[in-house]
Amino acid sequence: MRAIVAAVQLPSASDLEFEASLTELRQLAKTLGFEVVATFTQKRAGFDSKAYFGTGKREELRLLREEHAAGAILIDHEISPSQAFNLAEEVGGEVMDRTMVILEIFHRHASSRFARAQVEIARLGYMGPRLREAAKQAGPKDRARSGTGGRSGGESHGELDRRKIRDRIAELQKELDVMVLDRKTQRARRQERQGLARVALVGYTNAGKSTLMRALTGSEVLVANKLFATLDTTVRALHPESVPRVLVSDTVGFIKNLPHGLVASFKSTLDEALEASLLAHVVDASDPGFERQLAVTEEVLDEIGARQVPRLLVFNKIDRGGDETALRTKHPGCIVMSAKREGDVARLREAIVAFFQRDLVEAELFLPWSAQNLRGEIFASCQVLEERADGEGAFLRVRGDAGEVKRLRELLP
Ligand SMILES: Nc1nc2c(ncn2[C@@H]2O[C@H](COP(=O)(O)OP(=O)(O)OP(=O)(O)O)[C@@H](O)[C@H]2O)c(=O)[nH]1
Ligand SMILES: [Mg+2]
Repeated sequence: MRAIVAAVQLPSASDLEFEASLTELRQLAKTLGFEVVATFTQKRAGFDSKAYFGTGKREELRLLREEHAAGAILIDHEISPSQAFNLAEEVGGEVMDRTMVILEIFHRHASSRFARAQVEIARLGYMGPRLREAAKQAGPKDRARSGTGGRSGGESHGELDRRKIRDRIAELQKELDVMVLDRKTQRARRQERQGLARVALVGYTNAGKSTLMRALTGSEVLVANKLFATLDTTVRALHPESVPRVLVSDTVGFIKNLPHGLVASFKSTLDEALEASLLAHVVDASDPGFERQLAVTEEVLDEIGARQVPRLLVFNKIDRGGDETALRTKHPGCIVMSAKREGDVARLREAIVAFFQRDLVEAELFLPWSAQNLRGEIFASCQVLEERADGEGAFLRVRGDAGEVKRLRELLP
């Protein structure tokens, strides 16, 4: 379908910011399969309370829409249900605001039961007031519509919908709570088995998180040049394996003005990732708007309570552009790389492993020939740096978690 991207530029928005936001909305539209045929803007001190754009501008937009035979108007702000309704009445076509566009993408990309339930809760929360608005506009005719099936006398169609939506949200929330609990149990089991070294890949949508996940773990997660390709957290071990064993999680991406319903409902997905002891914050260094994307991501991370978790800042896609020297100066300790270069991925891997090896100790263990049954256990839990043998047994110089080394010492004769 053809669409027009439209926005009011408020005095508080600089030209640069405004343009970047429109570009992003065009990309979101493309992800939804729209063909964007025109962009329409107006400078204004505030949104028109009735229909977002001023009167004269609405007429202009109507003509533009007809000229391009566009079926949808995409507004780069969240607008009220009545503003959307009134604008659509005058201009024609379907009016979608930024929130609805993002919700629609999440809806289409959600594939697991978990993600679907989260998206549906957010969508229902958004649709509720809009259905009410439509019912109100439909007027008293609607009130007269007779009903059977549980509707008490005098209850309007709108009220019924509202009640249905509330019930459905409650039902979904219950399902979700059960799933959250299940996942917690699974996770606890996994962590018991595999230790606690976890790194989560976080960042703005399309930064390259899933690409890095693939490269680091050899897993086949979805990589796509569209926004919000990933909605579920995936967890895989670093491959080839390291000591200690490190689990990597790939997470849902962030965006400017992430609808609040989505932040709330995806919190459980993110919580899982944020149990990590390290966050690798992936930034697309080739995007002209990367500084803003970096700031937005940090804001959302703060919002969901991840301020304290240590960060590794990863500037990705440097093969496509970006000023490596400037980045290194401004962000000491950052990694500048391309997911497309093997050597760069290896450096990232080393930095991650080094983080988890900070707490490791080196020790020498003596493994008598009589205790060879413990050999496998030592190799599984420690990195063996050197091995010497004599008549009595083997001397192993190892690096491992302090507690783990102590435990092995106690096991050894
Ligand atoms: N040139 C170049 N392209 C890259 C690099 N890393 C990722 N890409 C491309 O960027 C696009 C997005 O990559 P993804 O890994 O899906 O991004 P993501 O961060 O997982 O995105 P979401 O799941 O939508 O949040 C894909 O087309 C990748 O092939 C890189 O270092 N260089
Ligand atoms: Mg992804």
